[in-house]
Amino acid sequence: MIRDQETMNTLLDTISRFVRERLVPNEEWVAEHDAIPEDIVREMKDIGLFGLTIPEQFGGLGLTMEEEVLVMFEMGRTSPAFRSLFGTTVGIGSQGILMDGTDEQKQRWLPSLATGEVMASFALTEPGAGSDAASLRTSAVKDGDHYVVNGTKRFITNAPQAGIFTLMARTDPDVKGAGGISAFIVDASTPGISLGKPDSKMGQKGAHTCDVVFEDCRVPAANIIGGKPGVGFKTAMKVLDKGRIHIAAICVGVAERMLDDALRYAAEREQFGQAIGEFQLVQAMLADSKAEIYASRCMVMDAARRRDNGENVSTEAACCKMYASEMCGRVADRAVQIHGGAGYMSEYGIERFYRDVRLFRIYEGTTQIQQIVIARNMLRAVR
Ligand code: COS
Repeated sequence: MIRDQETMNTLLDTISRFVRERLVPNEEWVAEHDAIPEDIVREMKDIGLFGLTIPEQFGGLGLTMEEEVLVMFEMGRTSPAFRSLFGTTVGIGSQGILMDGTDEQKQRWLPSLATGEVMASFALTEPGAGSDAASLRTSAVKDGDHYVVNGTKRFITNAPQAGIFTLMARTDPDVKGAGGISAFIVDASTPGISLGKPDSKMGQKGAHTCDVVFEDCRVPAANIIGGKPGVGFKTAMKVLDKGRIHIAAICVGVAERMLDDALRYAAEREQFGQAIGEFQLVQAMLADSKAEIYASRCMVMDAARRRDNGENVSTEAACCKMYASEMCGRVADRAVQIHGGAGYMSEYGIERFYRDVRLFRIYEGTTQIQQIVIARNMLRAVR
């Protein structure tokens, strides 16, 4: 749902210009230094990128899902590390509070997230609990009006910058699966929290992940999201449903960028006396990429509109995440192929995208987990 087309067009123009003029020229610098320049972070805050999804009453832009994916199509047209910096704050780190938090929790946390003053991370994955998220072992034991948290969270995006964590921990040790899990809002400065060394990753340099270790960390019981223990897994799954549409939209944007680069190269590069784009085998790669991007874009728009209409889009979100991330991988591969030897060389930039987009098929649920979600939902419906 687009609330006001004119306002939306202005926002999209602003973001498109920001991406073109500020982010694209800094892509190599970010990859080389594994950091995002401070002035760019400030500009991101000024534009309102950290508050895209936070309701206006809390100081954000309150974008609908359809508006959010349109913004992500634009944001995708540059290195994914830029999106990653605000992605957890507008997405998986904050949405649990927004979806299931009490009014008091929203009042307390959302305004500082909306401005980017505080960044949020999502702490679900553990060394022994990745795809099988419900098997997580981080424990939260009630002690008076606090819970004492112990455990390790792994690959936590933006953990080094985070001011708060949306933490999933087991509050009921007798319930082994999803039912024993609660979601907490944890202030990152709470004693007992320490960070592991920065992860050395295949790509997305400039986006930071690391372990977050909780040792006898006392978290107020009042920080359980919604005040209700035992429903944190459901909160996490709802958050991921939305997150998966967001990631799929980014996949569309990045794929469009890679296709643009490949198309330009195919039009300029000459072999056998003509531009390589004149050869039908190259045209096939360009055409397949275009069609698959278009299909993904349509899927993402449809899922976003359905969500805005109040439908349960768990299946559609998983379809989008699976199809768009796999599509993005194929487009990256073809873009490298069209560049030939140049595609393998870092100065052309396309090999960086090839590595960057590999993550899309893994995080916020692997392709195989999306397949399970889609199939299970269908089977449940016929039973
Ligand atoms: N929305 C609301 N509730 C949901 C839900 C959703 N999308 N998906 C599951 N639930 C509920 C179920 O209804 C069930 O509740 P009841 O017991 O009351 O019926 C509960 O959550 C447990 O669900 P389920 O039995 O399906 O859990 P499983 O452990 O079998 O598996 C999967 C769930 C595999 C889908 C889940 O673990 C998953 O998504 N894993 C991937 C995790 C992930 O994406 N990690 C990325 C880390 S963040 S970058």
